Amino acid sequence: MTLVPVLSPEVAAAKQAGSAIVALESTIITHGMPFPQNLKTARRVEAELRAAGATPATIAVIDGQLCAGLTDTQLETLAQAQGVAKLSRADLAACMALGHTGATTVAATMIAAHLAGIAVFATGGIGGVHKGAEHSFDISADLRELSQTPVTVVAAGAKAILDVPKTLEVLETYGVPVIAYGQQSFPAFWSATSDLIAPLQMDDAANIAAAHKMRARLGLPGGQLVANPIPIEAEIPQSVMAPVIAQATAEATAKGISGKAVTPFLLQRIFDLTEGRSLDANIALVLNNARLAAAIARELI
Ligand code: PSU
Ligand code: MN
Repeated sequence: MTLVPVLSPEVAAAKQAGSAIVALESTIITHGMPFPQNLKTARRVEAELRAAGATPATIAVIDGQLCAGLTDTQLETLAQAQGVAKLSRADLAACMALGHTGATTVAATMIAAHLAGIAVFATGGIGGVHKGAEHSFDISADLRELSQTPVTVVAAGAKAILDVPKTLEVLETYGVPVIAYGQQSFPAFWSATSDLIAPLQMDDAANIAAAHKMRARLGLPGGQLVANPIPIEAEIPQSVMAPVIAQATAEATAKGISGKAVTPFLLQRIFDLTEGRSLDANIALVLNNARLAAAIARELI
């Protein structure tokens, strides 16, 4: 029989009541932001969801148990833990079978959310096709997951540490709907716009929810990517980010960073090089994504 994640009391109550629930990932906590901002942000995102009428379900593997919804103590422990495993689709079962603890990426969070019957998930940015992927073959498992697991993921687009045009091409190949929210431009994470037009545009949560339901009726297995632009007052212009990203990427190449370590390395270097400004933007966009995800989840009840 298929495993059901361990639900926190709050998530169990929401399921019982049939009210809106939004999944959250945990790699952003353990590998995406430094302590203590990671813990503070995780708590603020959860609070934002509750204020918007949805119950937060942060996903992680704790001592072998796949959890949907963490208690505040579990959140705090995870945020301070050293050397926590980063779990994508390939790593999830082994971590659980061996009784270990790990943080879930977008791909693994989608799998857990679906097992828990949660259809909407808010994060910062998804993984994608890395620059130089024609040599490294480094393409995040997040893209394939979006093509096979029926969860609507709200993110602020893809960040320019990735090859964004190639990321959009792969999403198209995999049949993943990419929906820009409220604008034509595909947002660029720290910046609200890019020079790429998103394949689809929708301006309200009800339409995004309707498209999610229609995919299910068609028997299409995958999810949707909702690209929600960072609030304009919190954005960092591309002109500021471009040289920072170029430097961080060059350092990663020079140091021979590869595999799972690439994304966390780049995020940390960009944080250092922008003296924390990238983190402030990251926090603002995650909160903004939580608000939209809550609205979509409420439409899906
Ligand atoms: N983008 C962010 N912050 C993050 C990540 C992506 O802005 O923390 C994390 C997510 O968990 C995403 C993962 O699923 O990095 C992608 O890693 P990789 O590129 O190794 O697939
Ligand atoms: Mn990778």
